[in-house]
Amino acid sequence: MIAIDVHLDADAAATMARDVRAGLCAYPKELAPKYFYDERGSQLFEQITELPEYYPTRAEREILSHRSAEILTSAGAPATLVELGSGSAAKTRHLLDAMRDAGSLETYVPVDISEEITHQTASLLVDEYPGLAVRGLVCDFEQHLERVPDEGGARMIAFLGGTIGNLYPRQRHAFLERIAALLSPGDHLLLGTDLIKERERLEAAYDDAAGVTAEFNKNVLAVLNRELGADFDLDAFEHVARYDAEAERMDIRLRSLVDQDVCLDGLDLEISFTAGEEMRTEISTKFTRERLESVYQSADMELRGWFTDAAGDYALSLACRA
Ligand code: AVJ
Repeated sequence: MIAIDVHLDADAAATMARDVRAGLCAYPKELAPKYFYDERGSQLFEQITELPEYYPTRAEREILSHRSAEILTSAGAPATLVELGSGSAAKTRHLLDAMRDAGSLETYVPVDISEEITHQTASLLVDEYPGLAVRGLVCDFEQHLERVPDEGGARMIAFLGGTIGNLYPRQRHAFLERIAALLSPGDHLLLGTDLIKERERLEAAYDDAAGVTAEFNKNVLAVLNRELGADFDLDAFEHVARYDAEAERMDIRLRSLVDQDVCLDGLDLEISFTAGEEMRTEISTKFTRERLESVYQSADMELRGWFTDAAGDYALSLACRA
């Protein structure tokens, strides 16, 4: 009942080295948010999801716990749930429960970068859902999306958590076009997105009083120290989180507190920061229903369902191929 395919990039280290070099040599400097998530970074993100200021995780959980049955009905009672970035599948159980209760549940396809978590989750789920087939895929889904298995029968591809907000418009468009190419008639995408709201709440959600987000942001420097033999001094940078209303996104950066040189032995590279220089480490795009409709439309998709929490802070949208 469990089959897991592993397609890990043999030279993930080389990819990282290339990415980081390009980002640090660019002006302004920039690092990709995927490098936040080593073990420590993943723990810190878990802590973020429990902060009073960080509402998206709770809002998404509220939607899933109250409206999964409705979502599944709107999606035509699919037999297969594909989940991109499945992790421990904590939120997924609401969807699986609704599929089971509707009698449509056959296959769960977790897609995640961590082989260990995918195996663990798979074995827990086959026990919890008798008869469930798990066909996992361990890969970077930005690279290997096309390997998602097709069992026949209607599918719902879930991409939860608001991670699509990390992509720039061009990357997002390319990603959605690839999703669209995977969707047969009757298949749906279920996408989690944070919504535009007052600057104060947005900025607080990314700059919490306890300083967890600041630590999460700076942890990327610890990752570079370990993986690339760099000597970043984490105390010589400060966390910056600003809402860019024009671009409709949070802009998250690290600001150098002093003039400093940093060595990255693994890249044979030395770079300088001036006092006050900012390096972007993440964007987190915020949406409206209208914006998402046009984003889907340009990727040859169509919005078919819209589910928000009671406060209207966050949305799960259902889309299919146009
Ligand atoms: C995991 C990408 C959805 O953008 O809200 C949280 C990451 N960064 N606090 C987000 C994050 C800082 C989060 N995503």
